[in-house]
Amino acid sequence: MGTKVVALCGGVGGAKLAYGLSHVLPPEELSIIVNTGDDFEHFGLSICPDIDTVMYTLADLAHEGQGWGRADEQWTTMDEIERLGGETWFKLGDRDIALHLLRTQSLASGASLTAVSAQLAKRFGIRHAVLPMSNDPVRTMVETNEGELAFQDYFVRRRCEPTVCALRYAGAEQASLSPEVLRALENDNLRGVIICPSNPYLSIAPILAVADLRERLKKLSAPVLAVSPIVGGHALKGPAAKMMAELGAHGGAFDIARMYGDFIDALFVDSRDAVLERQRNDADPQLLFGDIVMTSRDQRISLARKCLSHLDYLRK
Ligand code: FO1
Repeated sequence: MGTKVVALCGGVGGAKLAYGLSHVLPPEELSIIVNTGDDFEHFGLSICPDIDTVMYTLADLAHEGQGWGRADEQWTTMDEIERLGGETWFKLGDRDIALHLLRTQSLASGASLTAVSAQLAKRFGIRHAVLPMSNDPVRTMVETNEGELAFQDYFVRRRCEPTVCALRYAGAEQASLSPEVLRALENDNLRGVIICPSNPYLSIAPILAVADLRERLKKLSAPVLAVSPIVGGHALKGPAAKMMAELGAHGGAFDIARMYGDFIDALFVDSRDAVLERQRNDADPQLLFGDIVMTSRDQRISLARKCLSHLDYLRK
């Protein structure tokens, strides 16, 4: 029995739906493909923010309000780094550092990012496949009015202050989809693909940029369902909203649908956004409605169930 549902996901929002799916589907029926465009090296450690957010979320260890890192964290190492005059703009908790140390050690021994992530996920008690989109490096680079910045430099160190001119995903063309990702997508009894509600431009676009993934999704006979990351029609919130506006994308549901383009069969939007149906034109994907807000674990699970029933409806 091969993998039946493939989920593409990045940080926070997507990780919550991945949590819901992991509570509805057995491990052999779900593969979660995660963005690695946010990855970077810091203090010589290999840091994979979206993989870590997905693992912490699936293992129920995530810091809810913060959107990254762990709930049960101490900061003695960061405090000492500060006392000794080291860089403190990127906060690494003591337990989080243990994960980065083990990942860096395994990668240095020649293990692939997929193998290292599988080993770490297992140690966190996660039974579902958490798959980096590629074993090759892909880095989201932000071209700004102050020159090009690496993603974390722009997003965390500079707190999104510079004006964004463009994003690019360095290495994406040369990168290959991992064998595990290819196997999940080429599965002949694929139930469907779910684009989870992470930031489309920051978390999903880097995944879609790898090799020929877009074409593969387009050619799939199985349905592809994208879950809108916004509710109530307003654009993405916070620093991502500023970045989107500067990129000329205002993050409305149809902007997102059009950015995904013609490989999605439907966009799952919140029932409160029923007005979108009137704004839809023939080129836009079909809209499917439901409550897509996930504030509780039960809502994550019920959204996962709704996504699966929408996939089954689309496959008919
Ligand atoms: N985001 C921040 O805004 N400030 C931080 O100090 C920070 C530390 C951090 C440490 C580990 C990690 O895995 C993620 C971390 N993030 C932090 C989030 C990171 O910038 C993410 O890439 C973005 O939130 C987008 O997904």
